[in-house]
Amino acid sequence: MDTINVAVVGAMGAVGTEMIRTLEKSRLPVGELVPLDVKENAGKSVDFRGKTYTVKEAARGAFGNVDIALFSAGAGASEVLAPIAVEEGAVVVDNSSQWRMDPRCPLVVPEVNPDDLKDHQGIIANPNCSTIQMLVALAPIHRKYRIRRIVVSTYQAVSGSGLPAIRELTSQTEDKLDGKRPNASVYPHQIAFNALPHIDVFVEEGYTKEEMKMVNETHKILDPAILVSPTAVRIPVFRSHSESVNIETENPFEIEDIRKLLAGAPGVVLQDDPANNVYPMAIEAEGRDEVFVGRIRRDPTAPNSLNMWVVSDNLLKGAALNAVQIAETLHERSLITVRQ
Ligand code: 3JN
Repeated sequence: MDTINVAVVGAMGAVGTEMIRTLEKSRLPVGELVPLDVKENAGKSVDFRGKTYTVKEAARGAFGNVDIALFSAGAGASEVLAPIAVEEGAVVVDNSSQWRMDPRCPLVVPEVNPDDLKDHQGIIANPNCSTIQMLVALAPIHRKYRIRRIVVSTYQAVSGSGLPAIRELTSQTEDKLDGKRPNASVYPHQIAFNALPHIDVFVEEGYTKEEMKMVNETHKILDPAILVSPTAVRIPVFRSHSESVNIETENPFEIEDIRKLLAGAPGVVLQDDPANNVYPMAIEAEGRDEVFVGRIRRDPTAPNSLNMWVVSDNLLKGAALNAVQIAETLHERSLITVRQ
């Protein structure tokens, strides 16, 4: 069987580490792993399928032997390096926001719009974590009942801000419990024992960039006609984003049919037995591949409306796993040029 060489750009980061672990378990026939990162991390080593690889600097000339490059090194690095990687012969799957709204770049959740991959021109974008888990849960409902409007509030884990935020939540929690004054550096305020209605920068009409990503990406992936009203909140959880999602559909539905639809939906696990305290929780989604959905209930205050609770591991389905699934789909559909 032909093998493919896979680069991970940002290999030492929170998402990059998960990309390598996810690749290990994937059905991709990986030949060589090419771990790339900033100069300061060059020379470190990474274990992959029984071999040890040395991290190299992510720079021009690093992609000559690469078939697929998974990028998770931030929008700035992607802006510069993704076109270089394509020039050097790789297909890029980029986890940053840099290329998501570019009409030349498909924005893909494999369970939702895999066919968009066929027109790619070298760079494929991975959506924002909050968008991915919401759309995995909503796409089956939209296809059958047509969603008109989404009102969503997120409860996002600190790992979405990378390793420094994970350390900051730990040290602030320790400081607070020790009676010391916690120091805030990653976020504008203390995150331990708090909830911050502020993710990414404020951009327009009082909304944040994270919130606008959910609006714009839903339009590109699922349907530009859907109205999306978002609030993104950071909470002191290490891993897994939770979302309270309210939708209104064009066509009437039975709640039991929504449950049935979601129980059979790809990538979804239904956890909806409130009488036995069964509902999705961040601590149980951690390390799991699926999107967990529960608390499904009719919203009696508006026609054709319901509420649900959607939880997924933000570093897996929200980032690394979705990127690897895109790579698997590209490979299975012969959409990458494999060097002989
Ligand atoms: O905060 C989260 O939970 C997700 C963060 C995503 C993020 C953080 C910094 C820059 C992104 C993203 O993926 O949209 C970006 C970015 O690429 O703009």
